[in-house]
Amino acid sequence: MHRTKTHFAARVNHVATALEKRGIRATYALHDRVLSNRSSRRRFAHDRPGLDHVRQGILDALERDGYALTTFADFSYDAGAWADVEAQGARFAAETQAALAGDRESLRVRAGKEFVVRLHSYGVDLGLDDPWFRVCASRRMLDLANTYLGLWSKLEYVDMWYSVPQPEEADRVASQRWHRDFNDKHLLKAFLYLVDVDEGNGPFQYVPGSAPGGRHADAWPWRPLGENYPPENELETRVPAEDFRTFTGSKGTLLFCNTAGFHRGGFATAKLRVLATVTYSSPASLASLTERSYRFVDPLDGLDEPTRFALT
Ligand SMILES: O=C(O)CCC(=O)C(=O)O
Repeated sequence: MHRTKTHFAARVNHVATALEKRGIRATYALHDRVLSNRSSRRRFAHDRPGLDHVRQGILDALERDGYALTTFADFSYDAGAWADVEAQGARFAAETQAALAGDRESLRVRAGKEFVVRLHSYGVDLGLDDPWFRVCASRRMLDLANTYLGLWSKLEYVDMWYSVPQPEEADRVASQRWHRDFNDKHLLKAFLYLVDVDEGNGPFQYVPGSAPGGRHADAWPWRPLGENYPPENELETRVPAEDFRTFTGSKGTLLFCNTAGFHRGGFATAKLRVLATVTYSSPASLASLTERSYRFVDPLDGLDEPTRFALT
């Protein structure tokens, strides 16, 4: 009896989940094609920002391969911004180290991803006094994201991560395994290394051409709530070895990447890794698949329209 009831409950749950998934997919498609993204594309097309040669080069690489590699110094010209972000990262690393050595209670970690400690996680109040957030909300970043995505984007997620070293023999889990991000088909992330990253502290890895529209887009293709994690080791049977990239790099390395394509990282074993990250996605994503990680708490007047749109 109990078994029958449990089996029935599981089936009901399965059907409900399937229906819910269908609803979410339909909402995403509607917002992508007709509702929010269409007006967002129109707004962008009416007011296209000009890009200098540095960002034009990044844009060309993103469009060709789905990633672009640079440094904060080359990207930003703003030494003050780097000093502020570097100091913020150093404070975060020191506080995390102290908490790891202590009672661990103040550590912001998510169930199943305990190997990443976050500076903010979700539900945090942020303003332009936060150095990394200020960089992410700048027109220098936003104009690049909007031009790559072809619409006025939303600044969906901003954080710093401290990857805790794992035993070398540990299995890769969660984002340490090859996956496509569920967030959106129209997605741009940036990763700024705040320590030197080599093979021992979980370099980010990517398959160029695997984002939607690319030459490897057909392998477990992106779709809303799709099969984002291929079975372990199977991606390697579909993609030639020379098509995988590993981004080791010194502190200050800045990587832009469309993570709707296949990527993994953060499998630190020999030493810790600290980086700053940001996600820009389309309004359709926030309407159906994701939630913003922060509340913007500064006054909105005084912000130009693309910035206000991105932060609200
Ligand atoms: O920590 C890493 O390098 C991987 C990050 C990742 O998978 C993601 O941002 O989706």
